[in-house]
Amino acid sequence: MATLLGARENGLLAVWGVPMDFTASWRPGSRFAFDAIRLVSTSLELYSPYFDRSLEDVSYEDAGDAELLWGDVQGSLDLIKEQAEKIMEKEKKLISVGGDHLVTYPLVQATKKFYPDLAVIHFDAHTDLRQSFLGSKFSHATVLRMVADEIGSKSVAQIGIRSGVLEEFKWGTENTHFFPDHKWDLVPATAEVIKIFKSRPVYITLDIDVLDPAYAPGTGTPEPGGCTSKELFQALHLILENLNVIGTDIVEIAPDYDPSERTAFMGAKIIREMLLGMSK
Ligand SMILES: [Mn+2]
Repeated sequence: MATLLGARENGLLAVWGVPMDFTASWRPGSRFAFDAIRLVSTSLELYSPYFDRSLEDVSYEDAGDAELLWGDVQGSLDLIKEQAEKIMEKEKKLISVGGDHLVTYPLVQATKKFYPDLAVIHFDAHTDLRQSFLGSKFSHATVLRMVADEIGSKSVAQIGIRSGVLEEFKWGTENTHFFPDHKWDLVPATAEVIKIFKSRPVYITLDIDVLDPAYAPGTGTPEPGGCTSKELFQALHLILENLNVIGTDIVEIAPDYDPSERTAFMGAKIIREMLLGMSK
């Protein structure tokens, strides 16, 4: 199996696969995301012109993939939390690669143990604020509601949102820092969120479908009308330059739906920029 480009045996940052896609409501396949990213990362430059630094100067490891109980959602969530805590106990900052979006819940729970005051910045096309979906509380469509219950809804900011049901839009507007895409472009929304979360430890959860499907067709539930890849990098750089990012996840990349591999390349480049921005 390929390893993420430039990874060392023991690093201060860990990139970790969480290949659980049991709750994908339309098309599964995000369990294959990190392997696709590892493969294409071998063609990515180590140097980032955005940071004027190279990954050669960053100490990071490929921590492999989470062990899961295949098909057992609750059991796997518990296992993910446990394993994430073990990695963070060694004072490593974690960049996790999903999996479907539900993996964010145990990852935020684990991160909260080390950063009780954490705030979450959520990039997504979808609100993910349902209280239950298809009869289940545990779903990639409910995950941000669960995160809001866990850390407080005012510790959650949502950017790029353009899909959900009326109740979710209403609940988001009233409870989280809610920046729907039809009112807020990605970069100005991000600038507002930076003002709100200044001085807080910040966790970024990035659903790749925040991008327009033109830029990231390899995903389970593509949603037309999204931002460009350039806007997403501008927003991420703004956060990495101005806030203390202590953890992140990238979810919902399903490489099999994208023979061009551009979605996996997107994931690899985001991880490179995260590694550089989180290792300042
Ligand atoms: Mn989504």
